[in-house]
Amino acid sequence: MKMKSLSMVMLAAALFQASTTFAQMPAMHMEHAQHAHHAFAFGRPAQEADVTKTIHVEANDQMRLNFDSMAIRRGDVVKFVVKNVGQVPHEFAVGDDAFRREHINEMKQMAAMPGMAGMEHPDPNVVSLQPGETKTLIWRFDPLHTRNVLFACYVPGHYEAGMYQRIVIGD
Ligand SMILES: [Cu+2]
Repeated sequence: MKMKSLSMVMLAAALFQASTTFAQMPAMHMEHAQHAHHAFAFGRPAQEADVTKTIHVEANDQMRLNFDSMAIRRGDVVKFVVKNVGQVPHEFAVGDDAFRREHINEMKQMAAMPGMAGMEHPDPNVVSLQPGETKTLIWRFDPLHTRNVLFACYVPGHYEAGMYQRIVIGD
């Protein structure tokens, strides 16, 4: 009997925690909207008409991002055509170490929320890919500031398993 009431307390605590988590969601969306507008040090989203180069990328379950070319120069507008050739969801993010620190935590928080794991997120520099899915991401590498770029998948555990590629952008 004592055990049973203890588990009821735990259940109530879990439910309370879940409802507070959902109550916090509008604030989280606002944060997302804000950083969708802030300038990234590694460039910004661009349009199809501005594309100067197309690079194909495969994301696989061996936790690798395979690029058919890594020759990116400052000022390039690259259209990344990314295919998830694996059996589990992956993502493709253009970023740097500052973005990695921010995004890895967001992904862990989302994975911990009921119904939120694998959800699309509005970051303009990230695409989420279901198994077999192909998506494109067009990115302008800032001609003045872009140097070190980190391409990565931040599905929990994947970056840690080596699912990233660092590129130093040439002149
Ligand atoms: Cu992945």
